[in-house]
Amino acid sequence: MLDVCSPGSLALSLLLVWLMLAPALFAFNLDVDKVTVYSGPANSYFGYSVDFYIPDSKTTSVLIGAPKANTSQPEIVEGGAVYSCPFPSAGTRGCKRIPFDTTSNRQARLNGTKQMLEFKTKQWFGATVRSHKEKVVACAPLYHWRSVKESSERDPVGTCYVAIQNFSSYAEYSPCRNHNADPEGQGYCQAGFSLDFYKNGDIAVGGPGSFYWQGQVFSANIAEIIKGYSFKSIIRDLIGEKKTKVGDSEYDDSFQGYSVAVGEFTDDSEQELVAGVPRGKQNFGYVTIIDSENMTYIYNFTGDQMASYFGYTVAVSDVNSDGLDDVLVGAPLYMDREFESNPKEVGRVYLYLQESPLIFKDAQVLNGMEVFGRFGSAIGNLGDLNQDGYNDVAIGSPFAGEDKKGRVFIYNGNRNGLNADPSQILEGSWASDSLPAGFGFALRGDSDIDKNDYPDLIVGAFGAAKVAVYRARPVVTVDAQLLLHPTILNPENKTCQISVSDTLEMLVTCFTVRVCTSVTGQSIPRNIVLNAELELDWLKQRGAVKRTLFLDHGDSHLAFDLTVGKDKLTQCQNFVVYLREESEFRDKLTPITVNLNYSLDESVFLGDQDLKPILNRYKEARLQEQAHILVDCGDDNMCIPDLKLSARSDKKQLIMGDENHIMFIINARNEGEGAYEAELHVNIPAEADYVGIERNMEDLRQLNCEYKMENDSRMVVCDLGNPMVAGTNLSLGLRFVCQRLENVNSIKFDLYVKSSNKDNSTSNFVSLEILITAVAQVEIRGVSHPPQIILPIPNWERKEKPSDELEIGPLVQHIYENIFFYIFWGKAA
Ligand SMILES: *[C@@H]1O[C@H](CO)[C@@H](O)[C@H](O)[C@H]1NC(C)=O
Ligand SMILES: *[C@@H]1O[C@H](CO)[C@@H](O)[C@H](O)[C@H]1NC(C)=O
Ligand SMILES: *[C@@H]1O[C@H](CO)[C@@H](O)[C@H](O)[C@H]1NC(C)=O
Ligand SMILES: *[C@@H]1O[C@H](CO)[C@@H](O)[C@H](O)[C@H]1NC(C)=O
Ligand SMILES: *[C@@H]1O[C@H](CO)[C@@H](O)[C@H](O)[C@H]1NC(C)=O
Ligand SMILES: *[C@@H]1O[C@H](CO)[C@@H](O)[C@H](O)[C@H]1NC(C)=O
Ligand SMILES: *[C@@H]1O[C@H](CO)[C@@H](O)[C@H](O)[C@H]1NC(C)=O
Ligand SMILES: *[C@@H]1O[C@H](CO)[C@@H](O)[C@H](O)[C@H]1NC(C)=O
Ligand SMILES: *[C@@H]1O[C@H](CO)[C@@H](O)[C@H](O)[C@H]1NC(C)=O
Ligand SMILES: *[C@@H]1O[C@H](CO)[C@@H](O)[C@H](O)[C@H]1NC(C)=O
Ligand SMILES: [Ca+2]
Ligand SMILES: [Ca+2]
Ligand SMILES: [Ca+2]
Ligand SMILES: [Ca+2]
Repeated sequence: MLDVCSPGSLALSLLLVWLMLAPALFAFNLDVDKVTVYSGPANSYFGYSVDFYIPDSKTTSVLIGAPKANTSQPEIVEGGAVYSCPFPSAGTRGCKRIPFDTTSNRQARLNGTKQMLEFKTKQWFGATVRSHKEKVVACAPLYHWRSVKESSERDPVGTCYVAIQNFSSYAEYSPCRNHNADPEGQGYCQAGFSLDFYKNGDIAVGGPGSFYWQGQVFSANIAEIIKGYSFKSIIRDLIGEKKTKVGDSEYDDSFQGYSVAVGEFTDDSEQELVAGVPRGKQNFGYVTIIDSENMTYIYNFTGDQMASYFGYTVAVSDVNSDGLDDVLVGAPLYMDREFESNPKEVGRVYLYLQESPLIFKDAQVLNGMEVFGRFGSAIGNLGDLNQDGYNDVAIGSPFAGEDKKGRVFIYNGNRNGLNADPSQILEGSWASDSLPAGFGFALRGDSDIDKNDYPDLIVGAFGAAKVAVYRARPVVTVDAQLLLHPTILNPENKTCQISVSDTLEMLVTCFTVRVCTSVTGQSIPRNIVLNAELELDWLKQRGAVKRTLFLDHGDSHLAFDLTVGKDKLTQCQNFVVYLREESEFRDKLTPITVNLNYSLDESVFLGDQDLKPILNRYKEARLQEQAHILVDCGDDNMCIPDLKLSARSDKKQLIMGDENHIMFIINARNEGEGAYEAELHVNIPAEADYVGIERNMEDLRQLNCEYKMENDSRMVVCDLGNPMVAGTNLSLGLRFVCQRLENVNSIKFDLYVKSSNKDNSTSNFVSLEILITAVAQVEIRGVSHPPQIILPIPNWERKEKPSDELEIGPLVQHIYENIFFYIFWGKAA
């Protein structure tokens, strides 16, 4: 069970996932530049277990288990060791083996001959290590013992050693070393496979092999272990020890105690024991909460996927800061079945928030992102890493990342649980040929090793025999305000003087931008320098805003520094923004936007020892405020126009072949509030050409109209005013000439008024359809005889009552040489 599960071959999908992960990662808030790294003997699995050792204000060190290390114990090979490494580190030599046990195997005289009673070779001492104030416990779960009963089997009962008082006193605790041997008893217990401390200093120990691997958990008091301890008494009854009992054979092969943790789930003062049972419940796995007083099971969390190893790890922390402990469960072999045909083994962590005693919310799940990454192999309670009031969590994925170097994902807590996305991903930096580096297989947080008031994190990489200590950077929370005054600008209010040339000054409209900042944060430097940038109307750069704004120095952009003292009063700076004269800004409706963004000037923190502070990633370092230009649109300063359009043509139909002139009389009104950049748009059909506006009729306005072509559509655009004030009622005439009328039965002009207002920006649409209906067109050619008559006809006397044709005048005879006509029948006619 202690085997290092070797991950399968890495599929191509892993590479893709890695690429997807790469962008937009924020290193919040563990420092990755000044990492303390301890190295241990090669192949000793140095870093398989880790913990802090901070018994008092003077001592800070890191405890590191190396379960395959060779020791000086006589005749014992790879007995395993626990090292104490001073922090700050004094080089790799600084790590010292803690002398929990310096002895060889004990022997006893049986049947007259000396026989070995215990077998410490390859016992995996240091597979677990835990400290609580000055108490330290480390275990050897593969410690074997030969029962003093008649049979001579070697049973892996496991054993633990405790140390107290600054390692001045040691004692052994082996809860399964008794007469209840063999697989059916506690012989295969492997006590110490998992380990944790109660807050009162008692220990919880897991022994997943007892009773045909039903597994078992124990609780014991360290003072009792020390008190009655004698090197000679191999089997002892420990006062106050509690343990779970054997169950029916249906519970065989469950591995209860594969992981253990403690927490408060019954709203009293006695913490409960939490035990992972990763192969219980038909291999779905479960985690059980156990009453520490009488070792009865009081609550179960059950896994939702067979063989996912739900309960491989458990951790307890109050992540949503409601005062109630919450439970985290790792299932590192969980398969993501989102794509049913191709399930991916990514691993999963479940978070159960405690709502009230023994009532939990449905799990929040965090899935691993890399196939065979074993996400959830370790869960580290970090304490409040960023000092925002919520505890944070580290999750190890020891075979993830490039070359399976391993990764650790940091998740920040919030009032509803954990953030769905990690705030930081730590990358293992050691590759190993023989076995994976396993960076992230062991994690321990929630202790402040450098005394900067932020808890730090230890990450073990046993395959590379390395341990890294990551320290948390102080978090600077900037409270910034951007204040504009006034927020509604009257273009008539020209009170600011600017010089347009050496001699010429001019008055323009202006407003003030006030930037105020204050900072807060634990253990942050006295003075913080922020690099800030102000940007006016940033849309302008994309051509969306038609106006010119500028700051004192003549640009619409300004970079400046803000020096902010910690815990001092809010500090402010003022800037004046000028608007060019009104004729230069057509756009009065788009609000003027002022953007401020800032970042921490890290160049001022040059100290070697201290960590650079970091900006709070959850506080947006970008602010935006808006000012409006007074538009006289009622109290709300919001203009909602009501644009109306009507139009008629002077001709209802056109005659083919002619050069047909046509005029439209168009009436445009605004019956609502001011319309900005109001324009009349007339789409022109292919058969028509724009001639111009009608200038000769008194009641028609002579507006500014332009012919335009956009995307193959031809149009006339007339400026109706900016603004087209409320109550405007104007008419205009537009002239067109229509040719090329063959093969059409009608032509259509589309008209509408549009404005740049946000609401009700366009008028009704008007379509003017001009028919080319059935018209007979006759072409006549001929001569008349006489060819010409001069009138008045000389000597012609007009009779009162002409009696024959001649009396009207001389005969004019028309001779039609050729007559033809055609009638064009329009299709619709
Ligand atoms: C421990 O010592 C034995 C025998 O000297 C050797 O074979 C083995 O490789 C050593 N193990 C480690 C982890 O150094
Ligand atoms: C001791 O010796 C007796 C007889 O010689 C034998 O039956 C018994 O199994 C032995 N016990 C052990 C523990 O070797
Ligand atoms: C603990 O022991 C170490 C080495 O034996 C010693 O340097 C240190 O001062 C001791 N600490 C206390 C608090 O006694
Ligand atoms: C175990 O102890 C708890 C109180 O700690 C009690 O409520 C419960 O009934 C006990 N269960 C058994 C089986 O004795
Ligand atoms: C938890 O599950 C175990 C194993 O199936 C069972 O014995 C126990 O009664 C369950 N406890 C609760 C509170 O459901
Ligand atoms: C005119 O503009 C100045 C400068 O921005 C401002 O202080 C003042 O309040 C404005 N006056 C009015 C009446 O808006
Ligand atoms: C402000 O934001 C811009 C655009 O995102 C960025 O390029 C610039 O570096 C930022 N400035 C500061 C001082 O953070
Ligand atoms: C928007 O315009 C339509 C038609 O022009 C008009 O009927 C309506 O009242 C207008 N809406 C508002 C909110 O003024
Ligand atoms: C012209 O084409 C562009 C891009 O296809 C489109 O965004 C725009 O609205 C079109 N303009 C008109 C008047 O159809
Ligand atoms: C618009 O003005 C014309 C005269 O200029 C008038 O005949 C017409 O009634 C007015 N329309 C409206 C809706 O007021
Ligand atoms: Ca309790
Ligand atoms: Ca909670
Ligand atoms: Ca936090
Ligand atoms: Ca710290």
